[in-house]
Amino acid sequence: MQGSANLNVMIKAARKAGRSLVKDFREVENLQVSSKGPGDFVSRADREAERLIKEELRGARPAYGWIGEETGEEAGEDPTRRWIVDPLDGTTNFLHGLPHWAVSIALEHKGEVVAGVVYDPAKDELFWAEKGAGAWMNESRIRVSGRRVMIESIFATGIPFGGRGTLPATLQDLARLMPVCAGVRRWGAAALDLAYVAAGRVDGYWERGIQPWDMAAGMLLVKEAGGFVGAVREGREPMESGAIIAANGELFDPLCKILREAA
Ligand code: LIP
Repeated sequence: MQGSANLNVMIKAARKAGRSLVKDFREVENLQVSSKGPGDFVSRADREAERLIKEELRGARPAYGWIGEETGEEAGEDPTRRWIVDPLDGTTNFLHGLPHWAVSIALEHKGEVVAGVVYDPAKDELFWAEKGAGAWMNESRIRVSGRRVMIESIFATGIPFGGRGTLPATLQDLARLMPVCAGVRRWGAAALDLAYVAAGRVDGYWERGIQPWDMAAGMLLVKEAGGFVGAVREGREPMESGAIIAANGELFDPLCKILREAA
């Protein structure tokens, strides 16, 4: 499957940042035993990855706008298009030497995400989607799972860092969902959780209190893989509310029902 010119630029940027992060990740694994820990080193690795992505994307499409986790928002000459970038999603995993983190790049056009790339360099899994062209992992087409029954299904989520504000609501979600499903997974990288819904590895995902750059690319992956995406609060947009639900078509409504009752 051949992607558009924009998609190729995004993939090139994601792979370039991925190579730089993999090099730094090897160093982080060694730093676990030091008393100071790898905190500053990881912040530098994160910023460097964003710099590489920005250089690549803005070099190829100088008129597009930009929003990145590390460098914030910049308007472009073309007000209809912008890049939405998380150079390192799953920073806490990276910091602890856990090989589960990703580069996430989305392209938005007139307020809608039209292309998305989520790259997991540690596993060399590149998930990508373009509006109307389906969702893919490396060379293979991916689809959401076909499970229909909650008790047979597993769901991914994120639990707020350091007891942040959304913790009580998340604990309520877990209390309602865990008795009626086959299990909940917490892997620590929202972009990959969404990619895994798209690939049918988990049947659904929800999280409260995340940022547009954590979810933009992954949302398109799920939709293009045949799944559904919505906000925890009905009628709102996930990227604007920061609370997202994604699942296959059969489980989306039952999952929403459980989570919205707790909201
Ligand atoms: C992280 C997410 C994770 C979530 C964290 C954080 P970061 O993104 O991917 O799932 O639970 O709160 O937002 O900060 O590593 O880019």
